[in-house]
Amino acid sequence: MKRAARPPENGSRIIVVVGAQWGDEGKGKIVDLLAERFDIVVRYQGGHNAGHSVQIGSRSYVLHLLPSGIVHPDKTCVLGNGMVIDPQAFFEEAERLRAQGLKVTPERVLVSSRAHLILPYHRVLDHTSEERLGNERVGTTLRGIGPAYEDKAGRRGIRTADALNPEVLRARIERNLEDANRIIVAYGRQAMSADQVFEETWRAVQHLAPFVTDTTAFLNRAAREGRSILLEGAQATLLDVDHGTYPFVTSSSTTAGGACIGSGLAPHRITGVLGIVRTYTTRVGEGPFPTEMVGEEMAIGNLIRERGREYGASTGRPRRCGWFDAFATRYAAEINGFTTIALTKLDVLDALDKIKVCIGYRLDGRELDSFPAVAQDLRRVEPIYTTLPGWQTSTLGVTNWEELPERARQYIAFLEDEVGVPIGLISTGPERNQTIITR
Ligand code: 2SA
Ligand code: MG
Repeated sequence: MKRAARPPENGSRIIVVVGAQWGDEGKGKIVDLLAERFDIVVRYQGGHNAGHSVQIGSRSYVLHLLPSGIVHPDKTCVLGNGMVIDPQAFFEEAERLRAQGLKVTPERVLVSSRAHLILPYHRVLDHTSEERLGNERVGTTLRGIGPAYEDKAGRRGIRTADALNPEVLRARIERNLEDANRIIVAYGRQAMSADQVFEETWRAVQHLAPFVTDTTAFLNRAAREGRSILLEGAQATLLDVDHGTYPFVTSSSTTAGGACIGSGLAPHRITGVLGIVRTYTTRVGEGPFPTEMVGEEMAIGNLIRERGREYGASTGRPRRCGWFDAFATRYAAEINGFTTIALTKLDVLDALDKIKVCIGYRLDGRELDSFPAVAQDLRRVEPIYTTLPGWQTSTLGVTNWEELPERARQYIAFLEDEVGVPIGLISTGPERNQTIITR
């Protein structure tokens, strides 16, 4: 233990990448771009509710469970302890990526022995829970994420390492199903059979088993040896179970602090936090969204949805679209401690003649000085907008700051000023090379 207590003996680079808004800020592309410069890419929370798209030439990869580093053959990918893993979804994603020519092997993909499993009854409970909420439903991805995290916090979850022992797995399933079935039956569904759930899970776990290992020990050894690590957030800041727009959130710690919890790397090891910010905002699922384009602005929202291809990468749901919210992004910058921002999807705004930016919130006639804790308040806030002129020329694929239209540069400078964090990278299209590095 003496060694572990020592401060880091080298300058190992460990960066966290987090979405600043409600997700789909374009993390997939940015993480892919950065992955080249890192040895290890780690997912630290969430499960196959995530949908990260990576486009390389004519090839497009959609990742749900695996970190974006998987498209680089020489990177090690880690599914950290903070994740919830559906073993069947893992198997299917691995097969799909293999068919696309990627190497998904235990040599380079490591699944934490402390990560929790999503079982078939979690999916059913996700449905019943949404049903019960009715109009107040969260609009989850129905992947069983919330119920799996409930079991984790309730100390009855099944971790990947437990599932490798068939007696333990069966006993836990039998015990947990007793409770789950009470709810399932109350919602008019047929009780699930423990035998069937066990058989199904045990079969899927066989595919997962070769990948399961102590990733906490692996990552800490890697950090001590000076290897560089990229911690890839999923969902985003405003969906964090503590800091997000509760209860319209996901059930994990999506923010930079969650990267330590979900990987087992200590806070002092983190050397930077990159915020991914999009030039506009989207939200998929229910919940308050102050800058949403509704009423007269619906047409602009539709235009952005089509230009930006704003449909859920996991569920195909159309995403709600809205203006950039500097007030919420400032909050995200604070919670995560962004050291730099990557600004994505600039080209999507090329078509607009006027662009609004929310710089503050007013509630009951008073300007707020902090982000509201209560969802009902957030529903009622009135955004304070500044309107900037659009540039109305194509920025698609621009790779150089000087080549951007003057008004696009003004828009970016305005966002940087409002959020108060330097913008180090601007994305002007889905492909790797459609990028401006500003510093
Ligand atoms: P859940 O399923 O319990 O995590 O849902 C809770 C809330 O979190 C939202 N959520 C997401 N928001 C944006 N993107 C996500 N990933 C997919 C994507 C979503 C999709 O990349 O588009 O395909 O629909 C994601 N995952 C969860 C969710 O909408 C709920 O508001
Ligand atoms: Mg996504």
